[in-house]
Amino acid sequence: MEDKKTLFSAVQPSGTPTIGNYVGAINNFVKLQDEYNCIYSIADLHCLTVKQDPQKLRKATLELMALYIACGIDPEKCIMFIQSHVPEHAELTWVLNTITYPGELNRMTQFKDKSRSHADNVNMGLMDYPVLMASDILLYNTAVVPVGADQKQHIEITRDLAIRFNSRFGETFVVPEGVFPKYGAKIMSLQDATKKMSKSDENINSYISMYDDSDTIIRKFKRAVTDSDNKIVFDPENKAGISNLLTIYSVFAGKSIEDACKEFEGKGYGDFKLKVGEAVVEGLKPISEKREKLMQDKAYLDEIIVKGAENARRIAYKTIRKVYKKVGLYRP
Ligand code: AQP
Repeated sequence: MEDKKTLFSAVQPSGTPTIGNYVGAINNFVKLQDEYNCIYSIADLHCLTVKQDPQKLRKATLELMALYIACGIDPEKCIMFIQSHVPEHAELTWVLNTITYPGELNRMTQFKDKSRSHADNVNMGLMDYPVLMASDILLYNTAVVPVGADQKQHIEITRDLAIRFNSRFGETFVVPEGVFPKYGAKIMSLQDATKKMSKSDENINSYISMYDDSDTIIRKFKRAVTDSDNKIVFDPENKAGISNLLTIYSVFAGKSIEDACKEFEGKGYGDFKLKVGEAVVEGLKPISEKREKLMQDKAYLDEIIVKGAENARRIAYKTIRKVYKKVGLYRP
C-alpha cells in the first residue's frame, strides 16, 4: 500500500442502509478514497448484538458490498471486506475487554438507547459493541475514521483504549481521529426530527432506504414532518424538520445550504418536499441501477470479498501478534 495515512470505517448490514448512512458515512468513503489508504468493512459481527434473521443477514451483507461499489468505492483502490472473515477482530476485542471497565460501556448513549429499544435482549455483546468497534479501528493502524455524529462517543472510547494500552504495554496503537461531514453528520428521522434516521426504525416512513423505489421516496418525503410557520430557513435548533430536509437536498442536489435556502425562499412546504424527493430520486437512480447489476454477478462480488479478507488479514495478523507479545502471551 502507498505511503498514505490509513482510513478505516464500516457499516452494519443490519437492514437496508438509509440515506443517513449514505450522507453521514458512505458518501465520504468515496470522497476520501484517493487521499488515504482506505479500508472499508461490513460489520456483520456487530449485527449479532441485536436479534437478526440469519437469512436476511446473509443477504444484507452481500447487498451492502454491492452498494459500496455502486456508490463509487473502488475495490482496486480500497480494501473491502467482511468483518467476520478476519478473526483478529474478535481476538483483539478479548484483549481490549481486559482493559475496559463496565462503567465506561454502561454510560454509552447507543447502549442505553438500544437497551430500551431491545429490552428483551440486553446482552453482553450489545454492551461490548464499542470494544469490538475499537478493535476494528485499531487493528489497521488507522489514523482517521469517517463516521456520523452518533459514533462520536465510540471514537472517544477507541482513543481512550489505544492510549491506555500504549501506556500500559508500550507504544502499539495509532490513536485515531474521527472525521465528520460538515453537513449531514446526523440526518434525522422524517417522522420525528429530534431522532436520528435509523435503518432499524420500526416506522418505515421515518427513513429513506437506499433501495426504496422512486414512488416510495416521493411519498415518504411528502409525509415528512415539518412545522407550521411556512418559512424555509436553515435553523436546526428551532426548525429541525426543515433544516433536515435542506441538508438532504444540499447533498443530493450538490448545492450549498445557502444556495438551497435561496432557491426555496418564499416557496411553500409542499413544493419544497417534492423537490427534495426528486433530488434524492435522481441521486439514487444510478446507484440503484449499478447495485442491481452487481447483484447479478455474485462471482465478482465474492472475488472482492475473498481478496479483501486476505488483504485485511495480512495487516490485522501483524497487529494481533504484536499485541499478544506485548501482553506476554508465549509463542514458540
Ligand atoms: N442518521 C444518520 N445520519 C448520519 N450518519 C449516520 N450513520 C448512521 N445513521 C446516520 C452513520 O452510518 C455509519 C454506519 O452506521 P451503522 O450501520 O454501523 O450503525 P448505526 O450508526 O447504528 O446506523 P443505523 O442506521 O442507526 O443502524 P441500526 O438501526 O442498525 O442501529 C456510521 O458512521 C454512522 O455514524
